[in-house]
Amino acid sequence: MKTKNFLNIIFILLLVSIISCNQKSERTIVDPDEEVKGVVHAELTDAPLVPPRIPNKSNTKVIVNLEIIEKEMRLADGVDYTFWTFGGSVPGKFIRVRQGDLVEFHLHNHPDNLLPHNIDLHAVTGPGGGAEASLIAPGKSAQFSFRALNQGLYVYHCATAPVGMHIANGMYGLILVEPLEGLPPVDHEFYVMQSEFYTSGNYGDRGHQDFDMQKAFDERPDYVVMNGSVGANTGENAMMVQVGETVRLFLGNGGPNLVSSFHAIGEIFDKVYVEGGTLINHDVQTTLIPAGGSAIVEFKCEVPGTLHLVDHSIFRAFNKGAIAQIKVVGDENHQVFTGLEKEEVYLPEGTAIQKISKKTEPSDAVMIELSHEERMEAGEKLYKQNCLACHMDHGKGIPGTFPPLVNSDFLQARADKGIGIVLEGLQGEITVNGEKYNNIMPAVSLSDDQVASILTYIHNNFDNGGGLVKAADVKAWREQK
Ligand code: HEC
Ligand SMILES: [Cu+2]
Repeated sequence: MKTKNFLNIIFILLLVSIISCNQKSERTIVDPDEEVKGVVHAELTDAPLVPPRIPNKSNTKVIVNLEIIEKEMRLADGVDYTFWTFGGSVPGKFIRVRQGDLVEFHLHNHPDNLLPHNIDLHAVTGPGGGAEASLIAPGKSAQFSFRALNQGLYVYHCATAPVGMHIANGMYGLILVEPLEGLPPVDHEFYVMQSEFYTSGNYGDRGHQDFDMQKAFDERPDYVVMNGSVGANTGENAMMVQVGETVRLFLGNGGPNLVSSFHAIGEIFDKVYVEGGTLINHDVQTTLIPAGGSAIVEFKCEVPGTLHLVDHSIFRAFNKGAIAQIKVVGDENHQVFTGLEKEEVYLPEGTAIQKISKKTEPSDAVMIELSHEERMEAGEKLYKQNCLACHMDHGKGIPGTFPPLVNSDFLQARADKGIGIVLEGLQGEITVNGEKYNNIMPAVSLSDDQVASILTYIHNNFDNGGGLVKAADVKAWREQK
């Protein structure tokens, strides 16, 4: 009797220890002093494709070459946009490394680009995620290295001022730091990243669209999309799988502003790696993906049909473009689901947004001159929206590429106070405070009133001798031309 009790207690203790062992998180800690062996070049892919696993076990040197390209591409049918990209498409290239790897990162800013850029990878342990180490002007490359200490799925993005604008124009992507032992095998892996676009026109307005800073401030996007454009992965470009196969989605949200309520219409996520980390949740309908965050979801496709991947903030899906599709082909399984698929029900409602009021252009018949103070206030905002991307914070510029606007002898020597430079752009060799520049500044299209405010701001705030530029001065300059 006694021994039986004793054995029972031992058995219970054993059981308890097994259970508590199982509940321990499976995190592995990397020792950065461990030796790095071998070198591989990372294979990078465009969404929705994911690079294959890196075969070496771990602690490998992985070389990543990523090229920044500013280019015009399709945002929706009949709608173009000038995207700023990591690797030529939006979202940026998918990068895959293993925990413990030493990543040697080479960032290239294509010489045809107009702007400086950099990269902040959330997978980096180090200042700015690499942003400070990688700020480069067009035609330059930067190199830095980091150790992939933590496993997980991480967002990367450009962090050059104005940061919001660089992200809003398409500068984000995902980097997977796979655990040492590798993720469990599945039949398909896909890359899907949500983001928003803020355009000068409304959703569906045809032609080239410019970035609208005010809408971005107000967090009022015209487009919310999966993989960089409306319909990037729907219809003919849908992801394809077979009935019975398992799928893993690497999900990201580039923002810049919105949080995604990610949902697959017609599926339940068997597994969710919450926020792309090591915590695993099961049996989930909708998972949150923060702006600048991620999630990994897994499911098995039991029946044929089309799965719609959406942001369940549902107007974004049906009216702003946030839909991607996975087509599951194969035999029906009436044990799981009976009935016909009605694909039409899920199709986007399209561009039929009724325009209630049309914006009217402000008439320039009556010109009201602002006070010095009002010009300074307006000028600060306008500078940030129109000039800061090149001339940088406080007008300090970038040596060799973008001249400074601080105490600029070049600007102060101009009788027109710089009006002509803003209205017509500038190119050819110039000398500013003893430094030579030979680059192109594009003409910036602004109203007389806006040009007056920006220049007043630059003359006073950046130590260029003060003074007030009036809208009438800008108007007179245009007329005299
Ligand atoms: C796309 C990048 C870009 C933007 C945006 C831009 N500039 Fe420039 N700017 C340049 C470049 C490049 C030069 C030098 C051109 C050259 O080498 O001839 C320049 C030159 C200048 C100069 C003369 C040089 C100096 O330092 O005094 C002034 C003044 C100036 N810009 C003002 C502005 C203002 C005001 C805005 C915003 C309305 C603006 N720029 C927006 C790129 C830019
Ligand atoms: Cu950038």
